Amino acid sequence: MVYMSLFARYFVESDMSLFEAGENIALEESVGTWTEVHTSTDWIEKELKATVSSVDEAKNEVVVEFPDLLFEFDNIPQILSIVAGNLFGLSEIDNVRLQDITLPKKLFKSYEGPKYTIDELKEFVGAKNRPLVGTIVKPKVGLSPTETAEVSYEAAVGGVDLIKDDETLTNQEFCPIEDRVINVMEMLDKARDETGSNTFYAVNITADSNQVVERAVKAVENGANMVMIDVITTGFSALRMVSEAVDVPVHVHRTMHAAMTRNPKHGISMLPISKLVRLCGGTQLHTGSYHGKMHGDIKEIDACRDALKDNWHGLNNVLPVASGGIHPELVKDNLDGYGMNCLVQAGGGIHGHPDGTKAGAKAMRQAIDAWTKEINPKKYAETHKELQTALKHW
Ligand code: CAP
Ligand code: MG
Repeated sequence: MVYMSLFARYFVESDMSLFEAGENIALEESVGTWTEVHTSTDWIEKELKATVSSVDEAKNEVVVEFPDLLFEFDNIPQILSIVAGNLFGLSEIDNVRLQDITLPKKLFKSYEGPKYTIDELKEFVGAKNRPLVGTIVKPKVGLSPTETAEVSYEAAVGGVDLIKDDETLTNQEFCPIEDRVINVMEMLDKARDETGSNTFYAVNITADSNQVVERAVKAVENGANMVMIDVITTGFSALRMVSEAVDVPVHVHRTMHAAMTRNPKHGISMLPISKLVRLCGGTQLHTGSYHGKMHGDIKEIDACRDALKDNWHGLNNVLPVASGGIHPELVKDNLDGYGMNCLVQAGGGIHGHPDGTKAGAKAMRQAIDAWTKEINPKKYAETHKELQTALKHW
């Protein structure tokens, strides 16, 4: 089906009928306001008016059809100002949640999407036949560039495929980003000389709009082989600009998302957010853990996993990231949910290992290897001491 319009599906609770609530949303987000105005024209009413496309009483959901002329398709902020704008504040509607969006084919000609595929990411680190494992340097903040590099080296020789900055580490005085990139990449080169494997380092280039692209370009000039961005706090447009400006993969953190995604009745599902991240060029995205410390709806995680990897107007697929409170014992539940194409991350679950970071990385890799070989982790731990220690500890 070739869509000319943009469709948005909303969960709605109000005293009005679903259809009426849908009409309110459609009018507010297209050509209407709270009362009739004498200034409209036949053309506006015919060409720009959004309408209710369907209702699903069983799910309390309504689909609104937005004509393509309403949009400046090359302008992500404007698209969001319509499909995720004033509607959330309409007092006649008690709760409303944007569940999904269906974008018209013509929109895609403006977007490059992710520059790398999941297979290319796996190829780079030599993990073609297994899920990836990553770590977040902990503590979140406070280590110097050389201390960060030391921790990164230990994790890399322990077997992680990726090391990332935490979402709150950017360019603070105690860890200038340029020194951090240079030092970490030097130590990852050292690790590669010993292990023969590449390791990604996702440096967090989150910054104000007037700096974020320059910071990404500078990081790559200094040797970074991946950049990371907090997409909700910097914006989808910043993600798009960064992805188009550098030729390395972009790790997308979603901190602040739970302000919108957590309430099942009001806000924005992680599903439309996942689609927009793919559209704007993210190569990997945190989409929740099937077992971890963060709240997550299993069905929504499934939907995000599928939306990131399914064929979608020819855009490259995106690697889902399981993270948050994960340690070796929880690897199996997360991989049973995500399957082979997943990056499982552990911060505390590696750097909190009783025998240190290197042992923690080994234990996570052993948990992944046990899953890949379909061996019960406890059984596998009998011959893998780092995993044994981790399972006993947590
Ligand atoms: C995980 C983490 C990530 C969360 C984000 C943290 O650390 O670095 O930011 O996973 O949550 O700061 O909590 P731990 P999500 O492994 O030590 O928990 O992936 O749900 O967006
Ligand atoms: Mg974090």
